[in-house]
Amino acid sequence: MASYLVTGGAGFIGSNFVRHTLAHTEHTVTVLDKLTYAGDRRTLEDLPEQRCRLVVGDIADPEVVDELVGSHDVVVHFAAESHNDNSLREPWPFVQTNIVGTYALLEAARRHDVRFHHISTDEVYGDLELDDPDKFTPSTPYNPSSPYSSTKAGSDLLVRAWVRSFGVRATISNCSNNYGPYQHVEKFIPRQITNVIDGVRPRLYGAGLNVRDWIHADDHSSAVLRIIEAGEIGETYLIGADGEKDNKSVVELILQLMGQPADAYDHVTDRAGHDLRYAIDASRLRDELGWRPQFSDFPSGLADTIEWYRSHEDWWRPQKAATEARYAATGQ
Ligand code: NAD
Ligand code: TDX
Repeated sequence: MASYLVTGGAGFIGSNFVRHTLAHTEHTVTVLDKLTYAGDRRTLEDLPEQRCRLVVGDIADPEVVDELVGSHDVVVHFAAESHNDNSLREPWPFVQTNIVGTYALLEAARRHDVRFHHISTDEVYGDLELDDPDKFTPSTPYNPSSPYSSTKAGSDLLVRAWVRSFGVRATISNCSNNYGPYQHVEKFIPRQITNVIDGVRPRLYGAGLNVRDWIHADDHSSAVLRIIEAGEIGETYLIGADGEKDNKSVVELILQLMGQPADAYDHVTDRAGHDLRYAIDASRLRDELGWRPQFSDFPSGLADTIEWYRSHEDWWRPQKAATEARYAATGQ
C-alpha cells in the first residue's frame, strides 16, 4: 500500500486514473488540482473519502507542492493545459503550467527523493505521413508542432535532465489520444457526441483525413500503474493500443451509433499547423512489462462513451455553451 499524489486528478485522464487505482490497488490518493475550466470537483464526489481527498492548488506554487510531494510515496503528474486549440488562441498558460509547474514538482521530488511518474503525449514526436510504415518509438526525435505539444516536450526534457543530473527517480510515458467518460466537451469525440445530442451537426476540421491512434482512458490508467510498479527509472514508455482511425471515419461512426445519417456533418476551418497522423509502437510496454489493453473494440468502447454522455448531461452541460462560443470565434 502506498500514498499517491495525483496532479490534475479532477480532469479527464487523471480522474479515470484515480478511479482505476482505487479499484485495483490498496493505495490512497491525494489529488492536487487547480480546478481550471477543465477540472471539476464533482468528478471525484462519489469516491470514498478515507482513500481519496482533493487539495485545490496550483502545481506551479512551490509552497503547496513542497509540502504535498514530501508527504507522499509517489507523484503521478497528469496536470496540464491539454487542448491544442486553446494553445493556439493563448499559449501563456501552457508555458506556465506545463513547464513551470513540472519544474516545481521536479524540484520537490528532488528535495524529498520521491518517486515521480510524468504523463506525456505522443504529440512531442510531431506527425507522420499517412503511408509511413514506421510508428513512434521511444527513440523517435522530438519535433513538436503546437504550443501545447512543445510545452509538453519541454516538460519531458526537464524530467530527463532531473533524472540524469540530480538522480530523481522518474519515469515518463507518452500516450496516444484517449477517449472515455469525463472528457471535456472541447475535445473531438465528446464535442461531436454532445453536438448530436443537441441537434447540431458535427464539425470536422479540414478534409478530416488526419489520423489519431485512439486508446480508452482505462487502458491508459492500467499502463501507467504498470510502469510505476515495474518500469525502469529514467526510461520512457510509449502507450498505445493500435487504434488508428481518421477523423472522418470517427465522425461517421458516431453519427451511425447515434442513429443519424453518416454524412450529417460539416467541414469547418482547419486547425493551424494541424498534425496529420500519430501512431504508437507500444512494444516495449507489451514486451518488457507485459501490459495488454482491455478495450480492443473501438466501436463498442465508443458506444459505451456515447451512452455515458447521454446519461451524464448534468456533468457536461454547464461547459457546453461557453466551449462552443470559443469555437465560434475561430469559425470552427
Ligand atoms: P484535462 O484538461 O482534462 O485535465 C487537466 C487537469 O489539470 C484539470 O483537472 C485541471 O484543472 C488541472 N490543472 C491544469 N492546470 C493546473 C495547475 N496549474 N495546477 C494544478 N492543476 C492544474 O487533461 P487530460 O486530457 O486529462 O490530460 C491529462 C494529461 O494527460 C496531460 O498531461 C496531457 O498532456 C496528457 N495526455 C492527454 C491525452 C489525451 O488524449 N487527452 C493523451 C496523451 C497524454
Ligand atoms: O471539433 C473538432 N473537429 C475536429 O476535426 C475538434 C475539437 C477536433 N478535430 C480534430 C483535430 C484532431 O485531428 O480531431 C482530432 C482530435 O482533436 P482533439 O480532441 O483536440 O485532440 P488532439 O489535438 O489530437 O490532442 C489530444 O490527444 C493528444 C489531446 O487533446 C492532447 O491532450 C493529447 O496530448
